[in-house]
Amino acid sequence: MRDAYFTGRVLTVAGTDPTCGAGLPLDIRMITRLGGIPQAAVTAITVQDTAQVTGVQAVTGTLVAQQMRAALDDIGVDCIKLGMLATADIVQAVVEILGRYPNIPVVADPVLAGTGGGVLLDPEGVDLWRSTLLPRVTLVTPNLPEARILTAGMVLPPAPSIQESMAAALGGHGCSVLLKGGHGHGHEIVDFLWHQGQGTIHRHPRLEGAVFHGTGCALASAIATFLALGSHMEEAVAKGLATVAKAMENGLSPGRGQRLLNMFGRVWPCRSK
Ligand code: PXL
Repeated sequence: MRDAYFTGRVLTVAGTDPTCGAGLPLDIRMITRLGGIPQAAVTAITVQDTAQVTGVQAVTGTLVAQQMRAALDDIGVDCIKLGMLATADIVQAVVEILGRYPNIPVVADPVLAGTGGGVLLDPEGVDLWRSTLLPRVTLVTPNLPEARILTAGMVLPPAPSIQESMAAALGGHGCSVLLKGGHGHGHEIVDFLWHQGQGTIHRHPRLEGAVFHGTGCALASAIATFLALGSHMEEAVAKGLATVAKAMENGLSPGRGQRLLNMFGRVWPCRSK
């Protein structure tokens, strides 16, 4: 017999990462940490460490669609989080599935290239992402380079800053937009939320000199989990940003490259070497 009612069910559609510091494994860690129920559809196997990406093997769009249906049609899903989609074939399959579940909110991190380099979405996939996926998502969370790619060819409305202008242009497709300022300059990071025609600015101090792995994945899955647990959009975004800021403050460098988020709120006990 099935238990009567669950909430906080989040389906992540993303690529794997052996460090578990980004992508699908990090999403599962974040959803679990925040009290959600994770389900996952794998789009690609990546080979990477904290310094570099050395391999990517995508699965077929059909297989991604089948994994999504397995989650959607049995346990059920309160919010879908999209990360690395790897190929145009997968973008197409995901758009087709989302069309069958029009009432489920979708938080989409447009993973066009990782901080560690490597192609995480092929060029035809980028075009399809913009033309067919963007109009269906509830919240899109680009960083500045991704926002530039996604707004290429769009008319940018007048606004006090280029960030606000790009957010408004993307929001013209009907979705909410969280334009992340981490790739900008200055001692402060300015994130800009465009939601229902209104802009909200979130500011926090930049952690100088720290290059992190997986912050985009962590933020999108935190927001998806808060939405799945019943928060409204502004609240989910504010709580998501605070969660990731905390995990960055307590960040760790267990490898030779980028720092990883501390998902425990404490320092790892292992100190061998
Ligand atoms: O943070 C972007 C990202 C998403 N998904 C996977 C990744 C990365 C960055 O490395 O590896 C699987």
